[in-house]
Parts: sequence; C-alpha cells; structure tokens
Amino acid sequence: GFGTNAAVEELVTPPVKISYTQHLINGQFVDSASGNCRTFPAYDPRTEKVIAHVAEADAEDVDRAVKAARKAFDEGPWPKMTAYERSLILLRFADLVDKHRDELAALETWNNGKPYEQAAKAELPSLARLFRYYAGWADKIHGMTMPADGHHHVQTLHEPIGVAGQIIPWNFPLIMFAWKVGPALACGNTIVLKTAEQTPLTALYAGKLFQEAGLPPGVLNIVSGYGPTAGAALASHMDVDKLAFTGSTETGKVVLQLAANSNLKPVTLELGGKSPFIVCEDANVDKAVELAHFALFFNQGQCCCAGSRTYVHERVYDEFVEKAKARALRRVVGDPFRKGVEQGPQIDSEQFKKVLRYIKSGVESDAKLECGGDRFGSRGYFVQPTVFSNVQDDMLIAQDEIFGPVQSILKFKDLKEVIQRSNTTRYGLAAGVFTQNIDTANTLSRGLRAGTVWVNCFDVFDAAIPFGGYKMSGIGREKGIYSLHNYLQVKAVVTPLKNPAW
Ligand code: TXE
Repeated sequence: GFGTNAAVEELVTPPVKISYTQHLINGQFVDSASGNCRTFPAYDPRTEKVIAHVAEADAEDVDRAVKAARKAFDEGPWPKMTAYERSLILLRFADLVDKHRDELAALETWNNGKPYEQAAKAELPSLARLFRYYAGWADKIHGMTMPADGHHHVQTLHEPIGVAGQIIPWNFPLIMFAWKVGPALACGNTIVLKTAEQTPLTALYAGKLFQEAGLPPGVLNIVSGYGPTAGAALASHMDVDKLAFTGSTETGKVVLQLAANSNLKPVTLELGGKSPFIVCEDANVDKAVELAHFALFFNQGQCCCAGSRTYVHERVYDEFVEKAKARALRRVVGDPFRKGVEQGPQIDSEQFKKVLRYIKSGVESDAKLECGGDRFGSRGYFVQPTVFSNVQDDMLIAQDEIFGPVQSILKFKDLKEVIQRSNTTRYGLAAGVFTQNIDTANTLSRGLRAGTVWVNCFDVFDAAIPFGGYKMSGIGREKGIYSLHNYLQVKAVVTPLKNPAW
C-alpha cells in the first residue's frame, strides 16, 4: 500500500531559491539586533536538513518592529490614505502573488512539506482571492447615524484599532498570513506579524511583494523567531493595540494572559479542534468514505478543523471501515514535489513524534488498527496513513488533537446520541455532516456546537465564509464581514442640534 510509486529516495530539487531570511522592519530587510545577528535554522521536512539560517527575533527586535508600526500608524500615510488607495495596494499585491505563484508554492512546499500541487493550485489562488476580497472591503467600511433622545446628531466612525500584533502557525503559512493581514490592512491598521519558527520563509517573500505593491514602510513588519521569546514579547507589548493568534489551545491561554497582564489589548484566538464527521445511515458509502478521508488526511492531517472523529451509523459501519481502510492504503505518500503525491512529511520532529505517540496509545487501547501505524520510509517526517476502527469516546485518540494522518472511526445508533457525543469535547471548531435527508441535515446543523458545519462537503474556505470556534476552539471569527470587527474601533460622535426642527 501507500503509493509505492512515490520514491522518497530520489528527492526533487526545489525549483526556487531562498532570498529573504531577515526581519522585515520599516520597509527594510534587517538582521537581528540582539545576539550578534542571531539566527535559527529552517528545515526541509523531507530530509530533516537545514535549508536556511533565518534572523531570530527577541524582545528588542519585536520592539523595533512595533515602533515602526506605531510610527506608520500615528504619522501615516497608511491610515490617512484614502480607502480606495489602500484597496489598490491590496489588489496590486494579489496580482504579484499570481505572478510569483510558482516560487511561492515551491517555497511553501520546501519548508512545510505539503504537496506542491495543493500549494500551487489551491492555496496560492486562495491567497490572491483573499486579498482581492479584502481590497473590496477597504472602501466599504463605514459607520451609522442614529436617533437619540434629546436633540443630538449622533454618528459612529469605524476607525482602525492601531498596531495589530499577529502570531501564526506553520500548517498553512501563507493562508494564515492572508487571514490575518488582509482584514487588518483593509481596515487601515499597521501590523507586526510573527511567523511560526518552523515556517518563516514564505511570509518574508510575501512581505517583499507588498513592498513592491507600494505598501508604505512600517505598515507590515514581519519578524521570525520562537514563541516564548518573540511571540511573548509581541503579546505583552504595551504599544500593541490588538492581538490575533492562531495555534494550540494551550498557547492561546498563555497569550491571552500576556495580553491581560500588559495593556489589556483585545485578543482573537483560533485554536485546536476535534471535529466530528458524521456519516448518516442514508449515506452513499463510497462518497462518504472519500469525503471523510479528505476531511482527515488533507494537509497531512495538520488542520485545526480536521474531521478527526469519524462517526458512522451502525447500519453502514462495517462497509465504511472496509472502504476507509482501502482508501487509506491507496493514499500516495512521498516527495511532495512529485505529481500525484497526496501526502508529504509532517512538519517537524516534535509533531512527528507526537503523532507516533498517539498511534501507540491507540494500539494500546482497545481500538483496532486497520492499517498504517508507523513511520513511512526511513528518513524525513513521513507517517503512514493510519486508520483505527472500534474507537470509543473515552480513548485518548478520540479526545486529543493528534494533528496527523490518523483516522478514528466510531459507531453510532441515532441522531440524538451522536449530537450529544459530538458535543462532549472541550473543542467546537467544525463539524461535517453527510446525509441526503434535509431534516437530518437541519437537526445536526443546529444541534452541533461548532463554528462551522459543512453539510455534504468539507474544508470549504471561501473568503466570505466566517471561521472560528465555539468553546475552547477560540474567540472571534476570521474571514468574511465578521473579521472586520476585530480590527475596528467604534467611535460615537455626539453633537447637539441647534435647530432640531430643521
Ligand atoms: O503550537 P503553538 P505548536 C496544535 C496542534 C499541534 C499543537 C502544537 O495540535 O500539534 O498545537 O503545535 C507561537 N507566546 N496546533 O507547538 O505553540 C509559536 O511560535 C507567544 C493547532 O506549533 O500554539 C507559533 O508562532 N507565542 C493549530 C504559534 O504560537 C507563542 C496550528 C503556534 O504555536 C508562544 C498549529 C508564547 N509563549 C498547532 N509559544 C491551529 N489552530 O490550526 C508559542 N507561540
């Protein structure tokens, strides 16, 4: 099984060179101020080898970046430009993303391990689309006028918050960049973005394209570095007006505390999940298997919304398990640069070991290992597509976010039960529902406590669709009109009317 045609031995040489490794501060690429130009390594997860040395920020570099963002906000020109001028810069950036699509996709695959076809054909177009969407919003953000008791003219101004601090993860480096940077810029804020230590390269390249698109210096600053140093410095900075974070629930709690203990900056969080994917008794099993497979295995299983609890109705359970196993065995694992490869390596040694640990815990419980269960090949962070059946709600593999290619299949009898079991988790990010019955779809959509319910589809991420979590999966929504609220302040302006009758 596992696509023996994909040779992990002969690796494709990435068709791109690494040009940007320094911090982007105030429109310049600069070394770290601290530690004698300190750097840290970026890796190729196919080989576990270092591919670049990247400037490593600590508090001093973050402070320099915040000062640049502060100045660009307070003195302009960014918030003082017309909304239309800002929108044109976002559109020019989107055009440059299209122009440099192949280099960006190659860099993303090289540093992250995701299939090149996925990066080039899905993620890069989505990046450009997101910025065009937000360019469309830039000149459509406005306040209201409202009647008030007494004779007053009352209006609201929707103003940018100021300097936004943004911390992103490594699973979708460029998409996470877009979800954060798009709305912040459309609303007229300035930014200090810290990328994940595993994947610093593509955001820096995108930062370069933003300079080329005419973004004024200091509006978008990008620092690379680790969480407890650079990330914590950003979250606790007294001059950062807003914080947006995507990552683990554990770290989400830390940054929320740092924000509270410094200047009480508002925080939006997009955190972990353990999303149910519910296959009802009327389902076409072949289609359900394919969609459930995609919902879990997409992006090496490294999705916050992965359908990681596959609930299957007892009437179709055995057939589903058989076919899910066959599908996993057909999954093509290998060099993500090769055509037809569906699954590359996990991001790093820590995640690789974490996934293997959870697989071991599944084997040691009463779950049945249907296929996979080990690393793939002998080098790189490749993991075999793994399927467990007979999984019970109280097993660790059904409760924790594994963040890898490990499918857990559970059995259910009726809707009330599956709603209750789906909701018995600290998370509430997403859910999948597979049925032909409109009443079943409606009952599940309303009963499930999750920020997104995909009915007969999964991982549909259009720019206009809000995304975020219930419960410990987060605070706030990204994308769509909802994301703008995170980056705006509302100012009420009240003026007495001298001649109210007119
Ligand atoms: O996450 P972290 P890690 C989940 C997934 C994964 C687990 C651990 O289950 O296995 O989290 O991954 C920065 N102050 N998700 O360790 O630590 C860090 O540098 C400020 C789900 O990579 O949350 C990075 O930029 N920042 C997820 C970002 O936080 C800190 C995506 C995410 O890292 C910090 C990724 C600190 N003290 C992992 N510590 C999703 N929701 O999609 C770390 N960071």
